[in-house]
Amino acid sequence: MNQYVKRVLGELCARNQHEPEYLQAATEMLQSLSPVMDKHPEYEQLGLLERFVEPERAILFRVPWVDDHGHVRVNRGYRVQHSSAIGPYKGGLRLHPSVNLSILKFLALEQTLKNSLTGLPIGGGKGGSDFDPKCKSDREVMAFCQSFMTELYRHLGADVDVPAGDIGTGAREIGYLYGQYKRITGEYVGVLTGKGLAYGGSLARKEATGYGLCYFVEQMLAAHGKGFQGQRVVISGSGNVAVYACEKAQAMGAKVIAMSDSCGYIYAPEGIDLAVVKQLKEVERKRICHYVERVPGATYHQDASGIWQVPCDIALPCATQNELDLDAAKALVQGGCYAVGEGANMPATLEATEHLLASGVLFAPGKAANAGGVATSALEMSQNSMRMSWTFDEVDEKLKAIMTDIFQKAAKAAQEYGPSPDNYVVGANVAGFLKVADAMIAQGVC
Ligand code: NDP
Ligand code: 2IT
Repeated sequence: MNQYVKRVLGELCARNQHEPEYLQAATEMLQSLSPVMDKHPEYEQLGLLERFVEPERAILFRVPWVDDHGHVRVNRGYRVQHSSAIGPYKGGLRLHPSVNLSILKFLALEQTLKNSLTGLPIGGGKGGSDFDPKCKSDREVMAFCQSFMTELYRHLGADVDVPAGDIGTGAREIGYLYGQYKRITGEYVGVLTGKGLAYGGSLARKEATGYGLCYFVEQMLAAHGKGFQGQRVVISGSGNVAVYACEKAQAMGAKVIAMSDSCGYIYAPEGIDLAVVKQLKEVERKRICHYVERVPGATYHQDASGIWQVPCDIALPCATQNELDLDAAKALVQGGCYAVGEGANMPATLEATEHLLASGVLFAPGKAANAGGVATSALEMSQNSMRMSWTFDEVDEKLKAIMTDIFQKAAKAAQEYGPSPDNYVVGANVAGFLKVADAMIAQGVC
């Protein structure tokens, strides 16, 4: 390993021992950048890596709100503004009880590289709270969102920081957040993306991450003489990313045979009926287990991680970080899986990724493969600035072109810097980093 990378990695580990997810993401990135540092020894003089692994700013705040029983509840709110080198901070807000600084720092770092890969002028950030929107009334969610935005608004702006959705933050939450921002500032601007179509949202943003994932995987498969047609696909999760990955994979001719939520998975050997999943998840906000009451022939299994035991050709992890560990990777390989596309952020552990790559599995890393969501958010920002909106097909065409371009960038960088031309993990990290590095060098030490 390059000596500069080794030193920064050592310092990073000593400084962030209590942040395992952040260390995991930063370690993967730094290891990928070793050949770049061999080629560019001048980067050490500029302190590029030391600067890159320290977020520009991390904001932490109290979020008090009143529940339906009149009790005061207090959550913790965060915004990690990782890098503004190539544009305003951009990235989602996660609402989940597991949220902490380590998780948001990892997400913000990945976001900076991902946003760079899109080719659009957006920097990287991520935020959220340990608030759990599950089992809360609409009024409670609104109370939380209004309180959260009452602090966060001062750190945002259409050219400063533009949040969006992520786990637990969907159309309902974005609506409440936007309403409060507008009320406090009096400004009707594109300060959030993923907005409803009635108030500045973009067509195809809802579908963009899942569709974009399939467009990326399609490119990767095509480069190896393969395609989705007739393939058995397993998709973890049943949220925004999973549902629209399923929709596009089916449209491309695949048979999606399993989906999940955090409680368990459904196995549907004849293929998932997506209309039933959408009704359960998007309309009724119910658990995936109810699917089997509505569709004969499907079975429910009360162990979310068991989904990786289902033999398949292509696996699309679309739930959360570290959901696919070494045992899961081994099971996938044994079951005949030859391609994995990360719809979630960092769903595979470092060990799982290594095993999949060593086994010759085609591996599409999340920061490249799931970039379609944020890319379409940037398209929403453009439409808001221009005070106009594009048709669904116009946005979808742009999304397709962006995902194809990201695949080509990752493949080219893998060819130049990777241990193998198929190592898109190295390819995505290097291609994402180089653009940010150029901007940082041009802007001086800041
Ligand atoms: P949603 O909240 O819509 O759905 C999340 C899904 O993942 C649900 O099925 C949920 O199950 C499951 N899940 C969440 N946490 C866990 C956990 N700890 N263990 C097991 N399952 C879990 O979120 P999204 O679909 O938007 O996000 C999914 C992933 O995609 C995340 O990693 C996110 O960062 C990433 N992503 C999202 C983008 C977007 O545009 N939305 C863009 C790029 C990446 P349950 O309901 O039981 O909690
Ligand atoms: O992880 C991600 O890229 C997102 N949650 C989407 C971020 C965005 O700003 O659309």
